[in-house]
Amino acid sequence: MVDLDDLSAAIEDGDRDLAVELTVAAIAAGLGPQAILDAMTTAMDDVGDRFQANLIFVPEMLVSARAMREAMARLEPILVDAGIRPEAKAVIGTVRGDLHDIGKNLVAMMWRGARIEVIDLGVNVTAEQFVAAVQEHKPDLIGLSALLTTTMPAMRSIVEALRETDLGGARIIVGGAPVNEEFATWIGADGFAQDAGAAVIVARRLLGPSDAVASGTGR
Ligand code: B1M
Repeated sequence: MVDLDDLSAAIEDGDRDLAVELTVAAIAAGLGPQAILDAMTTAMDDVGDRFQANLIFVPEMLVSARAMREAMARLEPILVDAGIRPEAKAVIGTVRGDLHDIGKNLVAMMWRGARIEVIDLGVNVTAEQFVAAVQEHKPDLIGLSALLTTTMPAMRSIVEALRETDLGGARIIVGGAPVNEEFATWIGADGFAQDAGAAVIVARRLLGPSDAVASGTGR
């Protein structure tokens, strides 16, 4: 009998092979895809919490996210057959002029772990590219990352361009080392997250019923 707590633990430990093995075994044993998915999401929630609490760091988070991704690849066809869809869709990118993507990639991984489908536009993304992606993909969330003080103005002008577009209710979350809550509010973002763990909390808050500006410092 497969114990789904072992699957959660394998993902938390970043043990790719074991996570895949347990996922395959759980599917073969006829466990429900939703229950298997819940075990994976719970693991990534825990990883996010421990990252925010500085109990683990970027490398540990990366190996957990990789284990989740590989296990998820085995589960995905079953989820599709069962009609289980991601809970939301996000478009994310690092703003124009900025080539830093490690933090943005971590946020994307954590969002995927939280059942958010992520369309990653990469780095050096212009306002026009963000707007086009919003029109094409109709996301629930738009994530902007900036690592340079010199690219913070680009973040501001991208938010302005997005605000001139029909966002269809999509909420804008910003983050990155030089960005803070005050700046996020000033440029008209809906939310600010200090790190990848907080990005999940803020995303969930913004996807909920409240209209309040959301922020997460994780501290
Ligand atoms: Co650059 N770089 N870099 N760099 N680089 C910094 C950012 C810098 C602080 C280094 C320094 O001087 N001490 C400095 C910026 C100074 C400033 O503006 N205040 C700097 C500089 C100046 C530059 C260049 C201009 C250097 C040069 O060429 N003269 C140049 C710029 C290139 C460009 O972008 N146009 C440059 C280039 C590079 C590399 C290409 C060599 C490389 C990037 C590789 C890559 O990303 N693929 C690089 C790196 C690696 C760094 C440091 C060392 C590490 C950044 C990083 O990945 N951190 C960085 C110094 C440092 O931080 N110690 C530095 C780890 C990552 C997990 O954290 O990205 O902060 P972070 O992401 C966090 C949070 O910020 C948050 O969650 C993440 C996970 O917790 N977060 C979000 C990020 N995005 C978010 C989005 C959200 C929510 C949360 O919602 C959507």
